[in-house]
Order: sequence, then C-alpha cells, then structure tokens
Amino acid sequence: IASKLSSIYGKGKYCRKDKAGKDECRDLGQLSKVLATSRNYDELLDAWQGWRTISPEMKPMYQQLVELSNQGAKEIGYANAGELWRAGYDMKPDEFAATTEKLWSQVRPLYEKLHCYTRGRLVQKYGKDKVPPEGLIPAHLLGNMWSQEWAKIYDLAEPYKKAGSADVSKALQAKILGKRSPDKITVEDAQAMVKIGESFFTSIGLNPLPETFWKRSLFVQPKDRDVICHASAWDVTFSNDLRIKMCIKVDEEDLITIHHELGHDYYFMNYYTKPVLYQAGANDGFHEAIGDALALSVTPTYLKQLGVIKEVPKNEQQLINLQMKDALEKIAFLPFGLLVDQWRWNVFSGKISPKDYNKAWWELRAKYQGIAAPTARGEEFFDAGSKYHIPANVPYMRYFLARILQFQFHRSMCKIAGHTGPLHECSIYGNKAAGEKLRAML
Ligand code: X8Z
Ligand code: ZN
Repeated sequence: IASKLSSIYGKGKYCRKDKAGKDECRDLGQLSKVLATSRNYDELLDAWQGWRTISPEMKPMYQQLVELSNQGAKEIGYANAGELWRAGYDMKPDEFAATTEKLWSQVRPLYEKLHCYTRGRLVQKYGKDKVPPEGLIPAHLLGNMWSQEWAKIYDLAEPYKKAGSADVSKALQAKILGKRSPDKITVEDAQAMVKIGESFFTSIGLNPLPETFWKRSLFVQPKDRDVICHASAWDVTFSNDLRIKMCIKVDEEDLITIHHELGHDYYFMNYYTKPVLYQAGANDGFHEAIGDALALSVTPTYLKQLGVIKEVPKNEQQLINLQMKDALEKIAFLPFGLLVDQWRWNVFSGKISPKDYNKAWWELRAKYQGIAAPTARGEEFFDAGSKYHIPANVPYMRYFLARILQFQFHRSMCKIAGHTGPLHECSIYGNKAAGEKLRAML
C-alpha cells in the first residue's frame, strides 16, 4: 500500500485539453512553476485544483495504511501510530504535543503580523472581491502549491520597491548557465549547484563527499520515466554510500534545498561508524535542521565572496527587503509545519474519521495558517494527499522543530566562530571552530 501511494504521487499529472483539443499533461514541477510565477487568478486556480486531481484515488488506500499502522503500533505497546510518532523525543507523547503547541504560541505573533501584511499586499494585487481584507487568504495566491513557503511572491510583498534586492536565482543562472535556458539544465549544471553546497561543508572542515556520491545520485529529472522529484538524501547501505535524489533547478530555492539534503548526508557520514544508538539524529528535528542551519550562513556577503552576486545590501531598506524574503520562507512555514501532523495524529487516534478527512484538513488550514481553499472542497477530494509526506507516510512535525532549531544552531555556531554584532550578518563559512563543534554534534 505504501509503495502504491508513493507511486501515485510520483506519477501524478494533471491533463486537460489544450486549444487544439489535444491532451496536455503537466507534472508537479510544471504546475508548481505556475503557482510560483503566474499572477493570474484563474490560471493559478487551475494549476492548484489540477494538482489535487491526483489524490482522491489515494483515499481508500490511505485509510488502510492508517489501520495497518495502528495495528503495528498497538502490537508494540502504543495506543496508535500517532502516539508512536510522538514517542521519539525523550519525553512522554503528551508532553511532546504540548511542547509543540507551546512553541507555536511563542512564534505565532510573528506569523500573524506576516499574514496580515501579506494579505494587504494580495488585496492590492487581486482586489477585495478575490481576497477578503479581514478574512482567510485564498490558498492558491501564495506562490506555493501548499501555501507552505511564500518567498515566490516576494515581488508582491517587497517592502521598499525602490531600494532593490539581489536576485540570487538570476545571478546563479548567469554564473552557471551563462546564456542558456534554465528550463534545459544538464547534469553538469546541477552538479555545479551541488558543488557550491559541498564547498560550504568542506570550508568548515568536514570531509568531501565520496566519489560514489557523484556517480550514484540523481540530479536532474529523467526524461524517459517518472520519478519522485521530492528531494531526499540517502545512505543506501549505511556505509557512506551517500546520495541525493532531486530534480535540481538552477535557482535560489534549490540551492537552499541542496544544503538541506547535504545536511542529511553529512549526518550519515559522521555517524555510520558509531555504535548503532548514535546512527540517527538526536531527534528527527535535528536531522532536518542541519543543512538549513548552514544555509542561514548563505548571506549576501558570502554570495559576493563566491562571485554569485555583485553587491551586498548597504542600507536599512535593502536589509528589510532581505529579511522580508527570509520571513516569507521561514516564518510563513511554521503553522503549516505544525498542522500536517495535528491532522495525522487525529487521523491515527480516530478523532478524525475518513468521512471528515477533508473537512478536518481545511479546518486546520484555517485555524493555523489563516488560509482557505479557493473553491468548495468536499469529501470527494483528499487534499492532504496532494502533499508528498502524506502518501509517503513521512512524519512532518520534524520540519516544524527544525524551523526553530536551525536558528538556535546558527546562533551557537556564530558564537563559537566569535561573531559579534547582529546575527543576520553572521556567516560561519570557512570557520573551522564552528565546523568542529558541528561535527562533534553529528
Ligand atoms: O521534505 C522536505 C525536504 C526533504 S526531507 C526537501 N522538506 C519539507 C517539505 O518540502 O515540505 C524541507 C522543508 C519542508
Ligand atoms: Zn530533509
């Protein structure tokens, strides 16, 4: 059942008749590009709804997966699979749930400000009829298929239009592709992106990736078959057989995701020789936070050192522009990171029954994210299934934890590196002392 569900997600395509009456099919990558770049309400709606045509057929299988997971969890002494998932944090499952709620209450004011500000900008763009000035934001207008990270609508949210900001994606494309189109990238182009990531890790004193990494990884989307493009990192034989699987684009988003995935691989690299109890993250939130913590050092100053961008923000307005972009990526994510497993915990416990799957999903989306589906979404849909981690059955609270832990790790590494001054100016690039402490932790 698990592999069937993953396979449906990986093969997922939205097909419709084009103007000539021919079937035109688009995969998640193509539909995501529409969400990221189109500013046409109806075109966005079509791509948003289109991707969600892939998931209704998952629903009966997902129900079965839930039942079997619960059966397994019970056999090893847990009330249900949700309790098992909450048991990996050196505290009681109930305490963990309370801890996550408490963390959310601490960061929520920041999210609410961002939500309010962004909604204002969307009202300006799409009008009061489309975006209620005091209500929930329509989910398809935030630049991302699941409204989880909003940096793709930075152009709409930019605080100081005249101050300018560095276009890192464009700069990367100029550096790696020259005049070639970003829609046709080669393995070498993708590897050049990964090399930038690897060079960060080696700059702080960690080992290079093994030769086999470059031979055995998947870096670009194959043309001859469907693959799951959702990025992942592997140690296939638990013996430093490190790989990533990712359909790399040459842009800022994927540069950050490469650091994220390499964070997993460097964790594997540094614990595979240790006793088995150490062959995992301290908890799964740690695993998700390592690469992101390093990517916080991908500052304008660092990118200039690398020759990717020419200028570093020099005034307050440019700095605020940059921090808004970070907020759209990092802060916007928090309620989404929290709600995915609130939904699943309640599904596993039976609090949410299959006849209410979609209703409960959209209630959580409203409660935590303050967003709404753009059209009615009854139980004929299975919208949770349109997010990779649901069919793939990967727990999600780890990403909520990581969104907080990564800033704590960054702050600590900056302190070790002897950084003084504001934290946003810190990059630990090249700092061996910080690297040594990180390695010891891994
Ligand atoms: O799934 C991922 C990684 C793979 S572990 C690419 N992330 C979450 C997501 O894409 O939903 C990273 C951030 C959140
Ligand atoms: Zn990850």
